[in-house]
Formats: sequence, C-alpha cells, structure tokens
Amino acid sequence: MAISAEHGGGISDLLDAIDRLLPSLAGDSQATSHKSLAIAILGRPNVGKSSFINSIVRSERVIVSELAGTTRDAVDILYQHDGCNFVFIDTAGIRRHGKQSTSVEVFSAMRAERSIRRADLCVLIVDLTAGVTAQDKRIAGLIQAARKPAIVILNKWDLVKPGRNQKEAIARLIAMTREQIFFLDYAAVLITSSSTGEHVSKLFGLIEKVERAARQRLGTGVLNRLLRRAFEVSPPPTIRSRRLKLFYAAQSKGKENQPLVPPEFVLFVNDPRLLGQTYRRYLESRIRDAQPFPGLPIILTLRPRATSATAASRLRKK
Ligand SMILES: Nc1nc2c(ncn2[C@@H]2O[C@H](COP(=O)(O)OP(=O)(O)OP(=O)(O)O)[C@@H](O)[C@H]2O)c(=O)[nH]1
Ligand SMILES: [Mg+2]
Repeated sequence: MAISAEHGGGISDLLDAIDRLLPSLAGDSQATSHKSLAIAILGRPNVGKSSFINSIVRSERVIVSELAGTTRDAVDILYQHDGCNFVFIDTAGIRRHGKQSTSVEVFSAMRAERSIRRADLCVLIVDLTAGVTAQDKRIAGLIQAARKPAIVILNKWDLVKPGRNQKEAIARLIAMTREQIFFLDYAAVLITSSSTGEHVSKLFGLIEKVERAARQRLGTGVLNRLLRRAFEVSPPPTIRSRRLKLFYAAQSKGKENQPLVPPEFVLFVNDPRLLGQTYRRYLESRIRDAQPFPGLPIILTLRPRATSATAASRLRKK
C-alpha cells in the first residue's frame, strides 16, 4: 500500500486493511476477558528488566544493552500464559531521585511511579552482583507506599551461583534480601537468570500464589478473637494519656472482577489517631500469623466508634 507517513495520505485505507486482517475484537475479548493483569517491571538501570521480559516472552521484544538507561520510556508487552492475559510494563531504570537528579532522571522516576499506579502487581528486579542498594530500597519504598502487591526478583543468578549447595545459597540470599528491604516484607522473592532463563517461568507460579492469597478471607470470628488477643498480649501504647480501643473488626468484601486486590480490614475503634506505625505493624503481623497473604500488603482502615447499626451498614457499603 502506498502511504505518506508525513502527510497522512493513505493511512485510513491502511488502518481499514489492518482491521480486516485482525480477529474481531468482540469475539476475542469474550474468550479471554476473564482475566488481565498489568505487571510493572521496576528496578535500577541495567539490572536486567528488559532481559527478564524477553526471557518470559522468549523473544527479543524489548531492547537490551549493557548501556545503563537503554529503556527510555515505559513499554507495554502483551503476553498470554495459560489462558491469562498479562501486560508487562517495561520501565526505564530508576536512578537517583533527589536534588541533583537530571531532568531525564526525574522524568524516568515519574514515569516509573505512574507505572506503579497502573500495575496490579509490581516486580522489583535487583542485580545479585550488586546486592540490594540504596536505590533498590527507594524503589521498594515507592511500591510499599502505593500499597501494591509485590514480587522481588534477584536476577543474574548465573553470575553468582556457587558450584554446590545452591539451595542453601538461594535460601541465604532470600533471607538477606528480606532483611534489607524489611518494609516490603510482604513481597514474595524469586531468584532468576534472565540470560539463561533459569527459574524465570516460576514467576507465573508465584503470581498464582498471590492471586490465591487475594481470594482468601479471614472469618470475622477468627479475626476479632486474634485481634482481641493481640491487644491483651501487648496493649497499645498510651498517646497523650489515651489508649487505642478496639470494638469490632471485619475484612471488607473484595472487589469483584478485580484480581489481586490486597486484603483490607476495617477496625472500629475509639479514636483512629491513637494507632501508631509500630502498633499498626504489630497488628498486621498478627493477622499474617493467621493468614500469611503472600505478596500482598495488609490494609488496616480505622473508623471511629459508631453505633453498631451504622457500623454494619458502613461495612456492607464497602
Ligand atoms: N549474566 C547475566 N547478564 C544479564 C542478566 N540479565 C541481564 N543481563 C545483562 O545486563 C545488561 C542489562 O540488561 P537490560 O535488560 O538491558 O537491563 P535493564 O534493566 O532493562 O536496563 P535499562 O533499560 O537500562 O534500565 C545486558 O548486558 C544484559 O545482557 C542475567 O540474568 N545474567
Ligand atoms: Mg531496559
């Protein structure tokens, strides 16, 4: 077909021709509409984000190079696996984001933050040859602040794996990473090599595990018993001579048709301002003891005391 890219001549004929060759959208989306997950691939420059996506889709779809900063913008890669639609968002490596950053760095950080917001699940890639750096922690902090489901991938395993006792080495590296990014403690961790493809496809098993966790519910009876016990074992600190009191808690209903929604618990209390960060973490851990919710942040929403009737109707509305 003859077209002019500059003046637009012939473009609409071209689009029509493409349209005729493509399968009908209506029929197609019906067959596959059951699930679609957006997964942001995040990390410092050169950790292997683009290589990781190529390794998954088993082709050279996104550009890889030794030059840090190869990917300049977020790129969406569509991929189907086991009847599931995935959108992998390849992001530009996030560098420093501070006073001295160049405008390119600031914009790549902003785009990465947008990718985090768009994503159902965030994958943070860390380069094993460098270990967890301050910048990795900063990105982990962005994911945590956005309260997104998360998986951490330790990449370039081929460059550090020992000749023997690999299982031990893996366990040690995972434990070390968990310690270093303790604030993203809910993330599931995986070790891969994007160049050899080793363990890369385990990502799908992990995603399934996180999806299963997102469907789990903690019964109201169990939840209230465990929270009451947590308050007894270690009472909340007094803040300006007042102490947090819990009246009632329940897990809110998950949103239908939306996969990977983190579990949210609504706590009716005397005064929400009496919950500090430390005690919040403590309560989250007690909930995780009963139901681990791998890969998912636990969201505690505090409400001031209400009469039980309005409390119940608020919960129903959630
Ligand atoms: N040995 C080894 N090299 C890897 C692995 N993954 C990526 N690399 C290499 O690391 C370099 C950077 O890979 P990229 O995939 O371009 O990294 P990126 O994170 O997309 O980098 P930017 O787009 O610049 O942010 C390339 O030379 C890759 O071949 C791995 O698992 N093992
Ligand atoms: Mg890249």
